Amino acid sequence: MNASEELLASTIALELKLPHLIARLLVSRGCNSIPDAYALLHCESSCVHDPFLMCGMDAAMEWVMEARKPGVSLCIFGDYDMDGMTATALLKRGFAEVGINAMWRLPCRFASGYGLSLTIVDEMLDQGVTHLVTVDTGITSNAEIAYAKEKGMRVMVVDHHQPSGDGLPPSDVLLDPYQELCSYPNKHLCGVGVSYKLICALFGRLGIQNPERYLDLVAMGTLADLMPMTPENRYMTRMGLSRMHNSDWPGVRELCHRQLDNAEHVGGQDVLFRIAPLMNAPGRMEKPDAALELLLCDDKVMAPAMVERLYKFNDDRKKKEAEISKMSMDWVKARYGDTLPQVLVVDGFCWHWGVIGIVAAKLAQTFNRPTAVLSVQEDGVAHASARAVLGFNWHKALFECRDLFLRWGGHANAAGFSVRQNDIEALRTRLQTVATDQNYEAISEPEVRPDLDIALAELDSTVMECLHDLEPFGGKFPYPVFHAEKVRVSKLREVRGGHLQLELTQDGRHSFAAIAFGMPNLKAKINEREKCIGVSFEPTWNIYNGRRNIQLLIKSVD
Ligand SMILES: [Mn+2]
Repeated sequence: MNASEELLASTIALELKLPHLIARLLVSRGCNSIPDAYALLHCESSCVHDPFLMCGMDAAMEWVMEARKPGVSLCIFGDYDMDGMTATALLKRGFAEVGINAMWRLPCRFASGYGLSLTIVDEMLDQGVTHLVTVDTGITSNAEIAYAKEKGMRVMVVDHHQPSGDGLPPSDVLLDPYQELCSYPNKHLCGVGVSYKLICALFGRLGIQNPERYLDLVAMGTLADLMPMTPENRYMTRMGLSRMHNSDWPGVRELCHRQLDNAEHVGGQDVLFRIAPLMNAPGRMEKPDAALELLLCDDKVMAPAMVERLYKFNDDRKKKEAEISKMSMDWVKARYGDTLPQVLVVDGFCWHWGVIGIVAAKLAQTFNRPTAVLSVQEDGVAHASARAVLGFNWHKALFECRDLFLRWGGHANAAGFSVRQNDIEALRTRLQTVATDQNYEAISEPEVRPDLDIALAELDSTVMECLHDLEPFGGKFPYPVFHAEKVRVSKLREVRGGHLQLELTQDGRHSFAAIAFGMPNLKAKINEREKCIGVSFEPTWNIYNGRRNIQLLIKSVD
């Protein structure tokens, strides 16, 4: 930090009565003034916008009023990720409060794949569906929606994705802050966020109180979709997190109870790393319905068994993931030894589709290379999931190689494609060129970018409490990483699974417990440095036997 930033931090610390460390963190995260810092800390409801600012909201009201009439059969079609499932649950529950008993349906990775299909529309027609809402999907389903309209269905799209560029779907109503005409101030709502705005508008019209009880669902979807924490998203997510363990929905309460030990404070990381994997497990292994059924459960006696079902799916998921991870790692070693290419393209025969994305993420992290994991099917077509590392853009890379693909799509960080088995070698070669063109150069160790250099003496329970006031962490507002120099390793113990437990001291005092997970070379490095290291870490609470201590979660050592 430069001198003027240091000065600003000191002023913020003084004016807002914050520890200096927290004020410096705020400045390093882009707070340019005292009001900025105040707004981030206090996160007031004034940043919540009027839902009627959203293009299409008036038409949506009319559409829903019509759907309350007798003889209507309404189906909500969502997505199999957390955003899509929480959005479906929110609309189903919200509609029930205005007298609409909606059906729901989620796509399945292994059957129709992502999004609406003509087959699904046909099945809905057979079931007598007259009104269709697509949520967290639909903005690019132009052909499918045209077909549904042709067959006489009334269709509303509630989405937050970018339009395809080939025009908008011909639905009766379209809510999507990304459509060009929409001047809604917060472009970064997620699918459940747009759904929430719809329900707020509807409840407002009909005089139904307290739509805020749905914010826990909004928080889960916003975090899992890694949405930027705009002021409105931050407000909704923070409010939602604070009510999760007292949620109106028995399923959400049970998730907090079982998976988070009834933690008083639920943080962004709890949702991302503990709840989301569990909720995603059924959709990865077969179909996602069990997770949505939990969100829709109204019987607290049933909820524990429904969470148990998710654990079972999650155990299967972990087994499959471990199996395919091992095969992938062996594949990389056998083929490349120690000389890895810039981009890894790993393929195997009939690997379970549902986990190749997580395996790609794991490999990308382990080897610090952009990685695609391919599952070759019996028909000679491989389906792939790709994850990037800093400095590499999969979307651009796939665009450059698009002539090789049967299907492709995704973002800079995560993408998917299918390719003929015979073209995999060509793809490997082409991706090396693409990496060079993107000026991407692989490095062997992932770069940890600490927020601040600190002295360990600055860490205390006040700082930890203040950190909690900066929640939610996740996505583009990650949990803080600090760096400390000249730290002495006073104790070191290897524990089960090859993890390390350490005690770190600075200036001969200020001793902290620390832990390092899955860093196999760390012990050697510490010895090499004669136990005096620079260390980057996340400060966390470790709760053991009812006692709370600060524990440093080590991210890297230099
Ligand atoms: Mn989404």
